[in-house]
Amino acid sequence: MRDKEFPFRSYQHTGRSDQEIRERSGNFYESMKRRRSIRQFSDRPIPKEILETLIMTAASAPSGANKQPWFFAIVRNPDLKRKIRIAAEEEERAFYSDRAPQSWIEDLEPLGTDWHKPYLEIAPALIVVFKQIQDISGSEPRKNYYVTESVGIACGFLFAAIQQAGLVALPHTPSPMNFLSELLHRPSNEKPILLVPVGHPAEDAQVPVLSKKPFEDIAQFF
Ligand code: IYR
Repeated sequence: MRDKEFPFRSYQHTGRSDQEIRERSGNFYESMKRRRSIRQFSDRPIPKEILETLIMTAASAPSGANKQPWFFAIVRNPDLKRKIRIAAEEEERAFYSDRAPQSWIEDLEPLGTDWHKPYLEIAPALIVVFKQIQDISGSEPRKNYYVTESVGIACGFLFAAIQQAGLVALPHTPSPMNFLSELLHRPSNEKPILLVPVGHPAEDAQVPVLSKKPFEDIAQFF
């Protein structure tokens, strides 16, 4: 018998047929493959409760020992968005002008990116995802497990939720991004890993023509 201190309950089965599962997986793929990283945003606001639901979807992700080693800072305040833009552009300017090796700059050419990040002010919300290296909720700091994997999965859930909702986002990675810990007053057990502008695309938003690798190049049945 299980210890009553750590109870289990029955899992709620969906009972779906293969045909239903085929349709649902196909429909989800059709939706997800239309997702694009957007760099031109509209300033149309997103109601707060929608952002809350998106975050709760992200936070429903599995995590090592269910430690949920993440924190999401949702920045809507224009002054703070401006400060984040200024700090990010400072790092990005250094990245594009001298930090990045030539090969990296070449790899970015198809995306048409540069150091200008106006979307950090225009998008109605910036979600800053932090990973928590240590759990400081108890009396002693305690290690979290598989933190990068856990927070990576949560970010995947977040992007899927944004796509399903009909919104757009960008996984932006200014490097280094410790300025985010300072601006958002986050404790030292947390490190920022992703800066995600979320909102609606600008009317005239453009995306590069890119393709995904075919199944044969990315997977194999064994
Ligand atoms: N962080 C920079 C550079 C950049 C890096 C990669 I890898 C990308 O896929 C895209 C951009 C920027 O945001 O411009």
